[in-house]
Amino acid sequence: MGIKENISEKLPELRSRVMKLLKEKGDQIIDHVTIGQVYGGMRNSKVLVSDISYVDPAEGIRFRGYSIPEVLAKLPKPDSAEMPYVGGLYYLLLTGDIPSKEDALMVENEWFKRSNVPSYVFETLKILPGNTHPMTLFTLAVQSLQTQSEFSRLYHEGMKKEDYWEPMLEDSLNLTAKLPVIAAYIYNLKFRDGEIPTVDPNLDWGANFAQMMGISEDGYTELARLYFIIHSDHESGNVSAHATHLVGSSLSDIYYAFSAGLNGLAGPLHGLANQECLGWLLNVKDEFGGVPTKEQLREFAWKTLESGKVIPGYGHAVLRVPDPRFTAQMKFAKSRFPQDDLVKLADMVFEVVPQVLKEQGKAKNPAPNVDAISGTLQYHYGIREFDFYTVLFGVSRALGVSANLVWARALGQPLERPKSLTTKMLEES
Ligand code: CMX
Repeated sequence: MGIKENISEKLPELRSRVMKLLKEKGDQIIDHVTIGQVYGGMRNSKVLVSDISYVDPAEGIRFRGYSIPEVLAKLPKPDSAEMPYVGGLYYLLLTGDIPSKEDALMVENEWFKRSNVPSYVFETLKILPGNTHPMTLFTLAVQSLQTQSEFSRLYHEGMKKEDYWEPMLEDSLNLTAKLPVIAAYIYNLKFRDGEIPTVDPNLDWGANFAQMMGISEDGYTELARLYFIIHSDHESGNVSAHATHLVGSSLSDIYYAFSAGLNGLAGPLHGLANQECLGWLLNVKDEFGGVPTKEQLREFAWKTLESGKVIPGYGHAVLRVPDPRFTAQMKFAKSRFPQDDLVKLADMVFEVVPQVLKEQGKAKNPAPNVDAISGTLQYHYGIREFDFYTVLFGVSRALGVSANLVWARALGQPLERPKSLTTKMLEES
């Protein structure tokens, strides 16, 4: 079934469930907020809602109720491929249903039809200084597409509130269709000959990205699909998702909203950690001329902490166990290139660093997060310019945040506007 038809069918029931919930339990207290949370980045304050994904601290992400291994097993795959169609994951995020192969191919086909990026976007990126960070290029490219927003056009024509989600879905499909092309172009512009990539109609979204990056190894195509699936969503409170949601709540269109999210993803405590993590691993290799002993690695980790820095790729604001996104990527690496020095090192870091962080006693979660390994895999396939890695994260994150925006508009979620207090008020409270 088409995505629009599927959402239309489900919407009346969910709208009435939400109305009933608000009517019957609107005043029910579900959480309390402490001064520690107000000053502490609102950790674990339960104030957002998303039916698209949920992060269980003791288990990790579930997309529409399915764990990562379940998603990888249940989504349809191209013939003889190991990893599923990313289009199938998008169908799942948007509708809550595991798609048939036909459904997944329908999304892939929509993406192909909408993949043309207007030439002014490339021209805009070209005139920026050569030292512009790929994430800045990426955000600007997304923002420059804003002129194409169907939501914005129809809003100004006076569309009814209950119809908002339909052009939001159009915009979401249009935007996500173009992101692999934009990302591959940014890579070419920054690190190669600046050629504009061409989409191959015979390939799926993930495979097209690998092809546009000029990497013909099958392994990279599989990795592209895996990577784009597992980074897509991580419930609503992380910086990129929350920034997108917040900006979208003012009825800004997806181009405005998602570029805000990308700006958040560009921070070193969030998406940029993947580039920082690979840098840290390479520093270890340089320092010891290869893979060190465990004792040497331990000392290096302590030196990082003693110099006041964090160990990138470790710790998490919600998770309290190794991130299943880390586990999925480590499994991929070990099954395909176990002898790679960086994979061996990342595995050794996994053995050593949690213990070091435990001894230091600060991090609530000493386990690896998604960023502890993702750069290592890209590096293996020849994408060695770390600055680019967060762009990949952004391509994937668009899937989750756009699905959330479609549903936020469908359910008429309001402008987000929490209340602030002064320090004096808190002192006197
Ligand atoms: N190395 C060193 N110290 C760490 C640490 C790490 N990997 N993880 C947490 N800590 C420290 C924090 O800096 C904090 O120190 P202060 O009290 O001095 O400020 C203390 O431990 C408590 O932090 P926390 O409550 O456990 O973690 P937060 O929820 O505040 O922060 C995160 C979570 C991810 C920012 C943090 O663990 C971190 O900085 N990790 C390294 C960066 C990283 O990998 N980020 C990527 C996260 C995944 C993603 O969003 O992409």
